Amino acid sequence: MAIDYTQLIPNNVDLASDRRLQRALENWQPRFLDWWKDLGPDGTSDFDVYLRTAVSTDANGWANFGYVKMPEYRWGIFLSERDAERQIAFGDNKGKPAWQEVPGELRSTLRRLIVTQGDTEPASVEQQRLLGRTAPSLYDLRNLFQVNVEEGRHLWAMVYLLHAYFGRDGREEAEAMLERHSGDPDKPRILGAFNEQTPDWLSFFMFTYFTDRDGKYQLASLAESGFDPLSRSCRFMLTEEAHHMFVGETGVGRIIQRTCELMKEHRTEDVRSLGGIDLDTIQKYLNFHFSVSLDLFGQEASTNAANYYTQGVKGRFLETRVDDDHVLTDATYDIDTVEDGRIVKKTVPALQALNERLRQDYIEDCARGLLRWNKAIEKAGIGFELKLPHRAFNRRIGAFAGLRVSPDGRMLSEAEWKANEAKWLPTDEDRAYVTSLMGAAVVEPGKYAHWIAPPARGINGQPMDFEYVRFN
Ligand code: BYC
Repeated sequence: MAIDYTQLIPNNVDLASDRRLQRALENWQPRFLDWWKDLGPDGTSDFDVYLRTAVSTDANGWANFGYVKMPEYRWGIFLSERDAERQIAFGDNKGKPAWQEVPGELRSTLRRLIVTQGDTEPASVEQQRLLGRTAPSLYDLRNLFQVNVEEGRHLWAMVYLLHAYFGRDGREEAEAMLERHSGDPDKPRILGAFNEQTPDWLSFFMFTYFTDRDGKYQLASLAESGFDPLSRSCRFMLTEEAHHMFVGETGVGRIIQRTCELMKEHRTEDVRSLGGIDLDTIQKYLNFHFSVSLDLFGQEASTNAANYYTQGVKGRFLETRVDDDHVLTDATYDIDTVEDGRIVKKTVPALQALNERLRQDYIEDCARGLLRWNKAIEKAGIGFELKLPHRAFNRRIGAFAGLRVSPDGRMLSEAEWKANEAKWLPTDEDRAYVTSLMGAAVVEPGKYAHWIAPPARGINGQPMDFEYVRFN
């Protein structure tokens, strides 16, 4: 179905045919806008921003670009095309038609997953709300805002499911999405990483590289769900998500490029004296964001994950392409765990290890970006290699929570950890230095802050000096 933009809430779910649902969502809409004004990008209501807006859920040509004031962005409800033949691909219900309604016995499980997913979306907007003040260019400012409006749309995607399929409980959960806030001591966001601050642009690029990539893997697993409306929502969200990771990968890459240029030009490793971000600091930020994002996959051995799978609620990454029985009752999987103070491999039932398996898929994906970053460093003739830390490093959730483990995976005493922590994780001084680089936003078209290289090309083929944001 085409997206209907004549409606107050653009949608491709024929919302107009269900007046109650439409009214309920139209009631939620002003509350969302109030939240956006209070906790969305700070002081930006009048800006005209060159944004892409979804116009179709087709694979070809799904979006158009144009200037939009962000509070007027057409947040809407867009589900991928329905496949009337779709069957559940895994678990006890494998081979049965995908559910168009929520099965009664799975109601609370599905609601919980949808709420957890939905909660992350406004959380990230809140975390990023002040970044516009220090944007390194108009190009970056526009990308930040693009990410923000699309996270807002992802919230709409989950709120639609809650309203349409979970009755009163769902409506209450939708309200609560706007009441919890990132970092709020009384009403924090659900998952840990979404209560951390995103105070500077290095953090923002690391977040979009590592944490948005968790989003990719979680959404892909939910896109396999037997609950078809959830599957179709997540499929379309994944289309939008790709840009967010692009922002992260190219953002970190451009910082690295600039650092390498400074090192080469001035034949020094002391990049800080030249106003750049040294590679050691980049590695520390990477260590932090990677480890915090690993926590988002949950416990290594999880009966919850086993149940989600067996029930057909949440699958594996690219489930239908995996060559096995998709039931997994007899399968095993090797996970890292801790026994007698040592990190050891342990074979466990595959069903229990699904969080860990997804985490492994994620780690392999993360490593691909590092290869590209390292290639740039190597090409510059600099002897430095960025590395992903060991999965047990700096964890707060799961088997390694609270243990002291070095980035190369050695178990440490508290004293060893304390002696080295400042080498592995950003210190207050590192953060203060990075913050000190974040001067007033660079708003002249085609100009970039000193610590970051320009992008290889403009958005949607625009020239390098394009005015991506007009301040009015
Ligand atoms: N923080 O069996 P387990 C995105 C709790 S990002 C706090 O592993 P479960 C985005 C857990 O609640 C993607 N608590 O748990 C990115 C449970 O508590 P109870 C977001 C945690 O729930 C950037 C206990 O530990 N989407 O889209 O099966 C920008 C047992 O653990 C955490 C999703 O996450 C944690 N990290 O698995 C914008 C998908 N981990 O019940 C957006 C939906 C575990 O014992 N969520 N616990 O009290 C899920 O699939 C699951 O909830 C999780 C955790 C995989 C996160």
